[in-house]
Amino acid sequence: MTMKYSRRTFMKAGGALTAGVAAATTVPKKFLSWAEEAGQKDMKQIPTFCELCFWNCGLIAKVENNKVVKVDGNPLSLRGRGRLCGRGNAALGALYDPDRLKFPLINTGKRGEPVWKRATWDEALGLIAGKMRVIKEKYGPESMALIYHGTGASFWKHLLHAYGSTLSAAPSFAQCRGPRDIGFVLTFGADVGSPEYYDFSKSKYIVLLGSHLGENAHNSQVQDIVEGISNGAKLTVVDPRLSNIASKADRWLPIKPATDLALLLAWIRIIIEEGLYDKEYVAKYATGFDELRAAVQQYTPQWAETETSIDSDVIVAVAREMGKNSPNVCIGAGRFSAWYGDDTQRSRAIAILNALLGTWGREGGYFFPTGAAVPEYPGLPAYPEHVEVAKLDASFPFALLPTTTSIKQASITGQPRPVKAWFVYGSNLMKTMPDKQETIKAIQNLDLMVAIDTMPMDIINYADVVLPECTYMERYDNINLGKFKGEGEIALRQPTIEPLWESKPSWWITRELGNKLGLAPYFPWKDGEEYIARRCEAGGIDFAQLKRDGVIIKKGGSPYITADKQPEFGTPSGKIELYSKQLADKGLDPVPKYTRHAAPPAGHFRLLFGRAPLHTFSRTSNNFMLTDLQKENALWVNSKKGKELGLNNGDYVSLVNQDGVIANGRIKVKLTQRLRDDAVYMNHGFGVHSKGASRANNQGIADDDLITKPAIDPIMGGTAMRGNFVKIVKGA
Ligand SMILES: Nc1nc2c(c(=O)[nH]1)N[C@H]1C(S)=C(S)[C@@H](COP(=O)(O)OP(=O)(O)OC[C@H]3O[C@@H](n4cnc5c(=O)[nH]c(N)nc54)[C@H](O)[C@@H]3O)O[C@H]1N2
Ligand SMILES: Nc1nc2c(c(=O)[nH]1)N[C@H]1C(S)=C(S)[C@@H](COP(=O)(O)OP(=O)(O)OC[C@H]3O[C@@H](n4cnc5c(=O)[nH]c(N)nc54)[C@H](O)[C@@H]3O)O[C@H]1N2
Ligand code: SF4
Ligand SMILES: [Mo]
Repeated sequence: MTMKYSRRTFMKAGGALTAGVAAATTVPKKFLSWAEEAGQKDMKQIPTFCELCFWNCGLIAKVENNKVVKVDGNPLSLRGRGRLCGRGNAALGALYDPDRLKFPLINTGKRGEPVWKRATWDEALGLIAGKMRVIKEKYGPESMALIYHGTGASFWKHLLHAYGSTLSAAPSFAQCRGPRDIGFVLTFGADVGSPEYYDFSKSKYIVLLGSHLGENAHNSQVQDIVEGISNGAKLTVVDPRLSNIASKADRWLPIKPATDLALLLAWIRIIIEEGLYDKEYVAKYATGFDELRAAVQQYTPQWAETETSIDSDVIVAVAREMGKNSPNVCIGAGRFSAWYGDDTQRSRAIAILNALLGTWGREGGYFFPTGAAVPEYPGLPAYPEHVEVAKLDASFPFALLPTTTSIKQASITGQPRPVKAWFVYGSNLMKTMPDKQETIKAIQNLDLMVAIDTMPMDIINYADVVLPECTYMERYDNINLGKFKGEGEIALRQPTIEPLWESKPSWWITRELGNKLGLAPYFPWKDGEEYIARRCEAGGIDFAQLKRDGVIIKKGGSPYITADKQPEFGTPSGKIELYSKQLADKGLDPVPKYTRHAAPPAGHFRLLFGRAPLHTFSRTSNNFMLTDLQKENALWVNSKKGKELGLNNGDYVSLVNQDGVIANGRIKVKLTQRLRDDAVYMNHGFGVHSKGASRANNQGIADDDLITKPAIDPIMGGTAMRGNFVKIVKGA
C-alpha cells in the first residue's frame, strides 16, 4: 500500500519543515501579577496542560502552601488561548476527589465481582511482571495488548515495545474519529488533524453535519467559529436536533437521522451539474471527476428530499450558497463519526465535496498546518526485532491504525491469533465499547487484565490488578506536540503538587515494571523532569523556558496553497481521488453509494447521544465541581410526541432497546421542540455503575447499556453506535 496514515507530505506542503524558533514568548507580566494583586506574593504559578479532554489546553495553576487553589488558562497555549472550558476549570475537582484510586489494588475475587486487597507497588508490579513472563513464554509477546486514551499512554507503549509487543489500540479510533480520518486519507492522502485544521475564522461559509460545537467543547475551535461568524460567515447546521450551534446558524436542516449520505451525494450532484465547482482546482489536483459525475446522477434533489425529509429547494439553495462562496468554505469533517456503519463512505462524501469546492489548502477552508518536533530520549536501546505475527485487522483493508474491535474478537476467539492480556490505560471500556456483554466475554478469556486509572470507574471492576496513576496535576508526562495554523506548539506537563496518597506517574510505574521484567536499559531516566529535560536538550529546546511558560511556539510557513507552494497528496495517484481505485481494488465502492438504513420499529425511537458541555464522558462524571452543575443526564423527547405518550417534563422513565435490554436506572424526561419525533437524545457518560464513584453512581441512564448492536464499518473496522432503538417505559 502506498498510502500512509501520516501527515508527512501534508506537512511539507504546509511549510512545517521551514519552521524556525519564534521570538521569545513569555507569559504576559500582567497575567503573572494576579497573585501579587491579591496580596499573595508567595503564591506559585505553575503552567501545565489539561487532561480533562484530549484538546489539552494550557493552564496555569495557582499553588499556595502545596495546595492548588485555582487554575486559569495559559494565554500562550494555542489550544486554549488563555481560556479553559467549564470542564478545564474543574481541575480541583479531579485532583481532590476523595473517591480517587489511592493505592495499588489486587482483585482476590472474580473479574466483574471484585474483592479488593490493598497492595504495595512492589507486590502489584511483581504480580504483573510474573504473569507477563509466563504469557510471553506460552503465547509470545504479541499476545499482550494495550488499550489506551490519554497523554501518559506513550510510556505504556514504550514498555510493551520493549517487552516485544506492538499491539495497541485506542477507542478514539474505531469508536470515534477513525471513519472520518480514513475517509479523508482515502481522498486527500491526509487526515484533518487533531485539533482539526479548520480555518473557521476566515470562512465565508461553514457547514456542520452533527458536530455540535459548543456542546462539544473544542476550546480554540469554538473560539474560531465564533470569530468566523462575527466576521460574517454564514453557517448551515445539519442535525436532527437543534443543537446549541444549530441555534446560532443561518440554516438548520433537521435531517432524518442516518440519511446524511443522501444529502451529501445530492449536493455533489448539484455542484457538478450546475458547474459550481472550482474547475481549475479540480482539473489541476483531482482525478476521477468523470466517474464521480456518472455515479452521482441518480441522486437528484427530489430523491434526497424523500430520504432526508429536507425540502429539495433548501438542498439546492445550500449547494448554491456553497458554490458561490467557494473556495472560502469549510464543510466540517466531524469528529465522532462512528454513526451508522457506512461512516468512512460518508466521510469520503464530505471530503469529495470539499475537494470540488477547492477548500483544501485555501483560506477559510482547511489550512496546511505547521508542526513542531522534540527528539526521543537519547541513547535508548533499539526495540527487540518484531516477530511477524498474523495481522489482527486483516479483514478491514483500511484499518490503518489497529482497532479495539479486532483485539476484542481475538481475545474471544483466539483468531487469527490469541490475545491473552490487556493493559487498559485511561479508558473506561465498559462505557466506551458497544456490546458490553461481548467486552466482558473477551475480558473473562484473558490471563491478565490490568487497569491503570485515576478513578474507580466501571472498568477497574474487571481488572486483576489496578494501578493508581496520579492525576495530570501531579505529574510529568510525555511532551505534547500540536500542529496549528502557521505555528507549531511544544507543551509541557509538570506537577503542580506532589502526588497524593500512593498514586504515581506513568514514567515511574513503567520504569519500575520494566526493571522487574529485565528491561532496565529502556528506562534510564532518573525522574520525570530529567526525562523531559534530556529530550529538550537533544533537540536544542530551552527547557527552562518551557518550564516557565508551559509552551514553546515554533513559527512556520504559509498555511495556504500559493504559486510556489503546491500541495502534495499522499494517495497512490498523488492527486485528490474523487474515484478511489484503492477501494475498487478491495471490492469496495470507489464512489460512495447510498444504502438506506433500518428505521425504528413501531413504538421505538432511534437512540441518539452526544456530549455534555460540562462533562467528558465518564472522565469527569464524578468530579464534584461538575456534578454540582450537571449530575444526571436527561432524555430529550419531542414535545408533541411526548404528550401523545402521556409524558410530562421531569417524569422519570426507563428504557428498553430493540433486543429487550433494559438500561440500569432511570432517566428524567425533557420535552422539547428542539428534536425530531423519530429519535430521542441523551448525553453520554452518565449512568455509571461503579459504586466506588459515589457521586456518579446511578445518576441517569447510560447510552452504552442500550447500544447492544453496533454496525461494523467494512473499510476500517469502526463500530457504529446510532443504529439502536429504544422504547420508553413509564413509571420508573
Ligand atoms: N464537553 C465535551 N466536549 C467534548 C467531549 C466531551 O465528552 N464533552 N468529547 C470530545 C470527543 S472525544 C469527541 S469525538 C467530540 C464529539 O463531538 P462531535 O464530533 O461534535 O459529535 P457528533 O456525533 O458529530 O455530534 C453530536 C450531534 O450529532 C447529532 N446527530 C445524531 N445523529 C445524527 C445524524 O444522523 N445526522 C446528523 N447530521 N447529526 C446527527 C446529535 O443530535 C448531536 O447534536 O467531542 C469532543 N468534545
Ligand atoms: N456509548 C457511547 N460510546 C462511546 C461514545 C459515546 O458517545 N457513546 N463516545 C466515543 C468516543 S468519541 C470516544 S473518544 C471514546 C472515549 O472513551 P475512552 O477511551 O474510554 O476515554 P475516556 O472516557 O476519556 O476514559 C475515561 C477513563 O480514563 C480515566 N482517566 C482519567 N484521567 C486519567 C489519567 O490521567 N490517567 C489514567 N490512567 N486514567 C485516567 C477515567 O477515570 C476513566 O476511567 O468513547 C467512545 N464510545
Ligand atoms: S477543552 Fe476544556 S476539558 Fe478539554 S483540554 Fe481544554 S480546558 Fe480541558
Ligand atoms: Mo472521541
